[in-house]
Amino acid sequence: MLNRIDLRGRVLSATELRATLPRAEIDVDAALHQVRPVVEAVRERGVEAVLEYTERFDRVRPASVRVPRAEIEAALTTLDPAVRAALEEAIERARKVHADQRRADVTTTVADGGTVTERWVPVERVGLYAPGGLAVYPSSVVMNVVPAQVAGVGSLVLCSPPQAEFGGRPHPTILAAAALLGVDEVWAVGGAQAVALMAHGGTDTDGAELVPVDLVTGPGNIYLTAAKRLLRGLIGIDSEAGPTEIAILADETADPVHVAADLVSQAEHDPLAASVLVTTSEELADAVDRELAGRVAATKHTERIGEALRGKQSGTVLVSTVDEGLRVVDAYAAEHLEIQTADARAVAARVRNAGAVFVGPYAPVSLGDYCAGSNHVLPTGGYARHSSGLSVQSFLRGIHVIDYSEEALREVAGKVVALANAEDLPAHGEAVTARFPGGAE
Ligand code: HSO
Ligand code: ZN
Repeated sequence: MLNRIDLRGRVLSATELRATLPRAEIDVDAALHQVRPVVEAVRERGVEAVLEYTERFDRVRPASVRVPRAEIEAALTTLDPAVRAALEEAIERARKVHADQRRADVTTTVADGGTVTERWVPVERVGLYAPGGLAVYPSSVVMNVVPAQVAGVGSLVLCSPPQAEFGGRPHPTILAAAALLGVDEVWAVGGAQAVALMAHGGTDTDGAELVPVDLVTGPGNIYLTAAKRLLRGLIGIDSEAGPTEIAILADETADPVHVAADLVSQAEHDPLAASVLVTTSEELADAVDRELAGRVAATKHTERIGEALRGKQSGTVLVSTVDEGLRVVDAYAAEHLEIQTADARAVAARVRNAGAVFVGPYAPVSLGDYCAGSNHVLPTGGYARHSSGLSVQSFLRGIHVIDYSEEALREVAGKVVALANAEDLPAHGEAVTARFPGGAE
């Protein structure tokens, strides 16, 4: 079922590997020209334009866009108790992990009387996006809200597309997740319109104000990503999220049932999702293929899973050794990487490029999607080579605070002047010497 690439006996550089490995081509630039008029219209006409696009794209026209607080709370009354308990567990675990990641301010004494402090300050107002296309993701509400709250963000707005079957409100499980997290500002708006409204602000039909945000985070489709790219600068954004990816590095000790089940699990997101197996064992690759055939036929979303697995972005890569496998997965830089080899912990410790690493037979990606405590908003498309997933850090800015005494400045004055002169910026040096009319030495 999976395309096969045999790299055994071939020595490829990291760049050649990158070109050889299966990967979807997502052309965000191509979506820009479709999204630009939407963003412009929302900037100029606010909620009126939002409602026009909502009617066109979501096929519903809500009377108002802001969801009344009482309706957010009311979503808890219809929430399945088992789902509530699971969401509460997911929230608790995520809070525990993220709370430990909050960095403390650091003061360095550079010289006697001279200090530099890095002070971490939360972004003031943040917009979070929870998609509602092929699937609704209350878990993504948790993954966006928890780090923002742990960072100390004071003001949060959540946007999620209106659903025609729920009277133009976001899906009730999204609202319930917001209620459990204590988020009381929710707007029923999706896609590019949502990013534009959060960036520019607007007034609802009943007079409610959406105050512009400083930062927008959260996954979405290519139009949402294009809107983020367009509005970047006016607002901050998290790293662009493309279709989800799972890579599994496995040897002959891996269980083909686990491997196949995990490849299928992430293919379930999207026909463009990528499932990549990198293995030293041809027998395992064959067994996984056989297992996939049965699983794909038997599961609910057969069609899009089949499309994802057969797509050119998915495949099996055969390698001679686990070391070669590591080179391959590092070149691929997967959003999610599972290590299913003998001594998985030691192999996992050597991974350089991945959004998140799942170690051994009992850490499937689905665990991380919901209840591991880790974050599931992770870099896709090879961005793991340079970016991290969403974390508390995403919602903080480090401000350097420079505090020098007269003596500490005097001590380094000559060096500042020398560098200023070397750059032909003598006024920079004069700003220092002006403080020492009798000479700094
Ligand atoms: N695997 C997705 C997150 C998710 N899975 C949400 C299920 N729900 C991207 O990391
Ligand atoms: Zn998932």
